Amino acid sequence: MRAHLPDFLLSRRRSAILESTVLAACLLGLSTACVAMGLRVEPSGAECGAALAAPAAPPTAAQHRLPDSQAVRGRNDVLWAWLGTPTARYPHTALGAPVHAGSLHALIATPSGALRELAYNLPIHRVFEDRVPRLADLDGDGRDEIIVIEADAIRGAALVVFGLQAQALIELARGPYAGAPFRWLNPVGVADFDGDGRLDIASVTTPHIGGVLTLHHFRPPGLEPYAKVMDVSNHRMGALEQRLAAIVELPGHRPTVIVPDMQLRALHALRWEAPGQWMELAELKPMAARIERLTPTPSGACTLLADGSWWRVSLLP
Ligand SMILES: [Ca+2]
Ligand SMILES: [Ca+2]
Repeated sequence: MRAHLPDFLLSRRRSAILESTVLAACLLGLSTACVAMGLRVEPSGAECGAALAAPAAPPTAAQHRLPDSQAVRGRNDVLWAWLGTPTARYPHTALGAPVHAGSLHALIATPSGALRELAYNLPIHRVFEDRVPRLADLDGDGRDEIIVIEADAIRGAALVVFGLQAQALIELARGPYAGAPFRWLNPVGVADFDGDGRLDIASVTTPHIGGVLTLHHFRPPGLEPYAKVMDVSNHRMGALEQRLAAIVELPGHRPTVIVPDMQLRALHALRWEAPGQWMELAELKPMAARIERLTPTPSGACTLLADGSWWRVSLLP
C-alpha cells in the first residue's frame, strides 16, 4: 500500500483516497502490493515484551536537574547530559508544568581522566522547553552532539544542537523558530532520511495545533528544513511523555517515520522519497483509543493507548 504525496498535502481525505486506490489495485489482482506494504497492528503485552533495562544511576552532579527531566548517558565524549536551573520565566505548560530549564549540562572526562561538569546558560529571554537531552553523533566524528528544544519569549521554540569544543559546551546549529511565543516543537529522532550518507533530524512543529513533520539537514550553524508534511502529532498538550513517534529502518529502504495523526487516534507511516514527494506506506491506521506513547522496536514500534492496552506495530517490508 503506497502512494506518493506532495509535501504539506497529507490529510485524512487523501488517506481515504489512497485506501480507495489500494482497494482498486487489490480488486484488479495487484494483490502483492496490498499485502506487501503497510503497517500491521496487533495486541501485545506490556512494553511489547521488551525487557526493560534498569537505567544507570545519574551522577551526583545531576541531582539538582530540572524536575521530571532525565539525565542521559552518552557513549562518546559526553558521559552524561542533563537540563538544570529550573525557572518559571516562560510560563508555558506544554509539558505539564510552567517550569523549564535555564541551562544545559554535560559531564566529561578531561585528558587527565578527571570528571568535569560543563554548563551552558541561556539568556533570560530563553529556556530549554524540554525534559530530555538527546545524544547522537550527527556528523560521524566520534563525538556526541546534544539535541534539545529551546524556547524564546518572542519567537517560540527552536531545535538546537550543542557539542563540545575545547572542553566547553557550545551551540553548533539551530533550526528555525516556531514563530510565536508558546509555539512548541517536539523531536522525532535522527536518521539519514534522504540517503546522502549524513544524519538528519526529524521533528514535529506545533504538534498541538496542526503538526508539521519536518526533516532537517545538520549543516552548522544551521538546521536546514528540507521536507515537511502536515496532519501529524507527536505530543499531547500537557503530557510529560515526549515519545510518540518512531523511525524504522529496513534494509534497502529509506527510513520510515511512524507517527500519529493530529487527533492521536491513528498512525501514519511516512517515507520521504524526493523533493516534494512523501510516500504514505499504509492507509491511516485507526487505533482503539488515544495514543499515549509510541517507542521504536527493530521492525516498527510499540504503542500504549489511553485505555491501557499495548499494541505492537510492524512495518511490513
Ligand atoms: Ca559528532
Ligand atoms: Ca541525510
